[in-house]
Amino acid sequence: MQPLIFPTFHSNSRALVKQYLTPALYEELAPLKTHTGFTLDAAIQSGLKNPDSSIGIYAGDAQSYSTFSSILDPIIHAYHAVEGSIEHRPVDKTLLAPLDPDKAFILSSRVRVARNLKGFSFPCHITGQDRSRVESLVSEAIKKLPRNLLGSYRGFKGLVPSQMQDLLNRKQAFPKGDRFQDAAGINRNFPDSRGIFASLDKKFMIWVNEEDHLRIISMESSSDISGVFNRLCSGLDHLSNWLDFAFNKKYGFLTSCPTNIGTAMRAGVHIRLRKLEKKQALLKRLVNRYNLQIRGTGGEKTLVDQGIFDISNKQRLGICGTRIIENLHTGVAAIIEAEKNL
Ligand code: CIR
Repeated sequence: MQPLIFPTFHSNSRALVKQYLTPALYEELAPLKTHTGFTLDAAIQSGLKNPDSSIGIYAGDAQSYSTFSSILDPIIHAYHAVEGSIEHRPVDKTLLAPLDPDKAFILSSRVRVARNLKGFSFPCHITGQDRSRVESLVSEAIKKLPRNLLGSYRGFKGLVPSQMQDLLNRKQAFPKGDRFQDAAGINRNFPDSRGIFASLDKKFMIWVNEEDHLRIISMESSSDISGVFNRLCSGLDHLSNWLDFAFNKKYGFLTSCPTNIGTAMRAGVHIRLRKLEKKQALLKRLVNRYNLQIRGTGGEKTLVDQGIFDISNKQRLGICGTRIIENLHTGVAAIIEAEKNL
């Protein structure tokens, strides 16, 4: 047997995996494999190759969360700031009034959940054959959606670059993943077995085989976050009749990235804040007070552009989806009030 060599993270790295992976823990976990053959060395590739990783570790399958729990548990507790046991509760429909009926600030509202299919490796570790089976299973389930969510699935394979670019411009495709996903192995064989389902009105979408097997999205150009959430719940309910999702009692829905586990839900608005843009400290205080986060409108790790902020929930674990929507509603209402008062 080869001697174990403790991995060297970049000296500037502040990734949680670097903070929690001790030589003793590495020695304990490095020889282990999940039943699909996923290893700790594969899980930490992204953190090793990207010094600016915040987490630096991905799960290759559902079993990773138990086999490598001695490293994933502390990272999950630190990232999600949860203590003690975590309770998963079902979601209820919400009936909250639209936040900005005059469309003065909010450009759009969006809720997404990530899901992976039980019994398949997650995207950083899946084989080409299984990736294609995931695509087939999702394509079949989509056909059973209720009439108001019906639409069509478009696979990316075989598209020429100009067709792909056209779809990307119209937000009807997702690009190859970023360097974090790339180092984790998520981009292998892109764009094979990747694609997007979109309902006829484009308000309900499913990304297939991106960072997770499914990213289920409900969105519209309004501030009716409640209506957007209820549409997502309805679509998800129907899909759950045909698809079995990876779930464990301790952590809820299981995802490639440990930052998404639990509800695996991100609910947010794109909002124009011309005055608060110039009062970043106040905006940050408000966002933190309501447990929200700011991203650029291009997604994770992009910059804020032209005073348009993407404001969404920070908490995904140890909270139910309904509560996430209520918190977002209260927080964004307070932010709009502060903008008006400036
Ligand atoms: C990191 O460790 O910084 C990256 N793996 C991204 C973490 C945020 N999660 C995500 O985008 N799903």
